[in-house]
Amino acid sequence: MSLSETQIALLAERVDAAALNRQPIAKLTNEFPEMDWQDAYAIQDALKARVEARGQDCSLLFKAGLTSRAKMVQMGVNEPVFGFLQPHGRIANGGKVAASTFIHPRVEAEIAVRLKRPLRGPGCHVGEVLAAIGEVMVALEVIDSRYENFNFDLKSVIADNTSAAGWVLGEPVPYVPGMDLAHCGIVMRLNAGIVSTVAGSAVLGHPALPVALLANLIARSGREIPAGALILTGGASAAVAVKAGDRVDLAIQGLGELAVSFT
Ligand code: 0L1
Ligand code: MG
Repeated sequence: MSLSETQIALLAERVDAAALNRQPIAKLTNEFPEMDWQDAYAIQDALKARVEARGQDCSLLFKAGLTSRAKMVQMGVNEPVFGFLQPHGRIANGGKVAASTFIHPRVEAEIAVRLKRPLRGPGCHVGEVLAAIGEVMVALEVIDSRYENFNFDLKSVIADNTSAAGWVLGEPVPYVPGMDLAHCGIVMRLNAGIVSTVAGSAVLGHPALPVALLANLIARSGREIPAGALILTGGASAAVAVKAGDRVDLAIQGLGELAVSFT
């Protein structure tokens, strides 16, 4: 690591304040170009500690990001990233949320899984993930980078908890062996116009793979993904900007539908 504990704490406070005040900031690496991957995840961990100190238990809420080629091309990066969701970011299926809750919201069509048993790396693989999935859900993530104009690099975005802001879940569907999460069709509509049509395989070939990568990543610090954890596996297509007055509908073959409106 190249940053001190004091710097990590200050940068977590800076990112937290940007989210709370909806005031975008410059990406952290402008000022700290020496920031390394461990620093970036340490800032995210410090941010999580701040959120949890406000009574938000994030221990079972995980997300993967930048898991599709479309997202990687859109953001000019080439690796997935991992973060956490906040309970108060949940928006009811069919519900409304004020666009002013965010700085510059975008939505992503995702597949979410809930684990019935824990996953521990290293060496966790897709087969183990599939054996651990209890339920699968249609999910919409609302991302909202705390950086000006969504302008960041991978380390800055990890520190900013991978732009996590809001999330919507469809009804849970029990996972049964043989359920095809790679070839299911995913259709997202914005105000009734189709904005993306894609298959589950857009998520790193199979949406279970980001879950395995997450288990292997956190194993480096002796952690596991606990039973009961919910994981958003990452946007299957490019993110779509939304504003007040917009309605988003998402349907995933075999999993169901959800909708959310921005006021
Ligand atoms: O969930 C995501 O794919 C977001 C990852 C962070 C990059 C972004 O803000 O698009
Ligand atoms: Mg996402």
